[in-house]
Amino acid sequence: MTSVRAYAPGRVNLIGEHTDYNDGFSLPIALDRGTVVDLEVDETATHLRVETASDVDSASTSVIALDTSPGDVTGWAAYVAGCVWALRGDGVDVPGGRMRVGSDVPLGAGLSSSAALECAAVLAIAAAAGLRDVDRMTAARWAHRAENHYVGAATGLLDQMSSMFGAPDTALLIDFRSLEVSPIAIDIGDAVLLVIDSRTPHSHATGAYGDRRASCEAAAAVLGGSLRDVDDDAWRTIDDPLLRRRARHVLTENRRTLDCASALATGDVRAFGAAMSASHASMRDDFEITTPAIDAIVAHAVSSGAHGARMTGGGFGGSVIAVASPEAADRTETGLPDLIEEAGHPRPTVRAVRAGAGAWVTRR
Ligand code: GAF
Repeated sequence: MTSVRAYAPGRVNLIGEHTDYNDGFSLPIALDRGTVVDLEVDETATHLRVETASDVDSASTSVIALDTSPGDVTGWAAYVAGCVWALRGDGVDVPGGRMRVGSDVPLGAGLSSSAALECAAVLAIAAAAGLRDVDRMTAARWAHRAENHYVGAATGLLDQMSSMFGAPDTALLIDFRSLEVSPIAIDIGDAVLLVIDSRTPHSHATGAYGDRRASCEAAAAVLGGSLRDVDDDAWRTIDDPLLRRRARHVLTENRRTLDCASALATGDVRAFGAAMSASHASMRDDFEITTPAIDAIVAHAVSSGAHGARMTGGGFGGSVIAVASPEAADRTETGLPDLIEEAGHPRPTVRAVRAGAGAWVTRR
């Protein structure tokens, strides 16, 4: 009996938010946590039986027909059903069987638990179907199609590409126009990357993400092209104040992302942190996707001595990424949760992270 195991990590975006669907730049790392999928093929089955451990959601089972279409399956299992649908749509002969899913990516924390599930599922299903050496971009596109067209979340390619292309101690400068991925060794000396989970959940499937995307399209239409093709200060010519702010975020964020990548490559931790904090201000004031809890976490991290901090991911909750000296990281870990809780927000968790490996699959 064919049996495969696939792993795909979550991601932390260091900078470059809401730029992916604007043909811009992002600088993510693969998280050192991920989702493992074990798939045992049953050639006679017409369905995929998917069982999750309680770390994915409440432990549950979902039965997905191999000829599934959008709308048939909802909840977490829709991410797997969407992968079945996307591969079959490309003519892949997806086999039935039993899939077991386990994950240590926190759900709703803005760390791409959904992309980790999709990417692991895509790789496992493709290998079970007998495809060998599927290239990472093809796999990322299948996972992305599952999320956009089956689950119904109109996201960009950031999360799937981060999960597929990630590498240990490496950040990925992604150009979403050419889809070129430039690996950058993370050189931050003894500084630490901290992920602070606000424990206020976020979701891509909500309308606010789509609203931001629509505003960017409207701003691009006013400027007569993609936000990638216009001058850095073209936002000044937009009359509508809301669209002007949205465009200013995207245009300045692309610049900051490139600056941040250079700072990372040359080991300039202060410049790296400064760009992160400026990105947060732009997301708070211009793109308006942060929350009071997230803003409070960023402010406390910086006042505890972090070189910089910002919300990571789609927004409206989720996590903060900070870069800090070991001493400032200690102060943040010990002091910040109490301060945030005392201010009336959920108690956040603080964890040091490193860039981890990208997705893989193996036959067993
Ligand atoms: C979410 C989306 F899935 C990504 O495509 C990206 O747009 C991100 O929000 C914001 O940068 O993670």
